[in-house]
Amino acid sequence: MSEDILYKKDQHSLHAGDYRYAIVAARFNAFIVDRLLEGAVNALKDAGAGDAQITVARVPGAFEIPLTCLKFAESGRVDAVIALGCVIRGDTPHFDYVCTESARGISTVALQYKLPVIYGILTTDDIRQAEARAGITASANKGADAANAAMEMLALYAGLREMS
Ligand code: INI
Repeated sequence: MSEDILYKKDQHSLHAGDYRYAIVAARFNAFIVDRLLEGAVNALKDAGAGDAQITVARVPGAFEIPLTCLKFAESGRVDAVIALGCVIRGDTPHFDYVCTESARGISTVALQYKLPVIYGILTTDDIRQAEARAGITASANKGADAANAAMEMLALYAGLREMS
């Protein structure tokens, strides 16, 4: 096996290619998720994606993300799905349910449809942590990271197909 194929696509050589990307973004905590969305779209465009390659769907909250990812996956019209949301811990167990079910659902869709379905949902203890990860009070933007992960995985799988 050539390690070259597995390692050459680092974060500095990401290309959107001619792949089609769906972004599923929650409206809950929109002040955070909008920044993640902006980061993801900018990362895809910086890597050469055109508007026609990017479809954005908004959903009420993180709990609604998995089924929407599944709808995109089963449509056969996208090559990768990027899930964006923000769940901030409160005083109720709701936090755990929403986090657990969104993570489980997203990984189920990825495995069922053999597609990169990228988990870009922030799960934080408080608003300050969320702001830092959304590029508001720090430079990191987990939406951009999620888009980069989608492109990296598509490149990796293309390399694996070439090997087979
Ligand atoms: N949805 C989120 O995306 N983030 C949250 O922090 C959140 N909290 O805290 O409740 C949240 N709840 C809504 C949930 O995702 C569903 O939209 C709702 O339960 C309707 O199914």
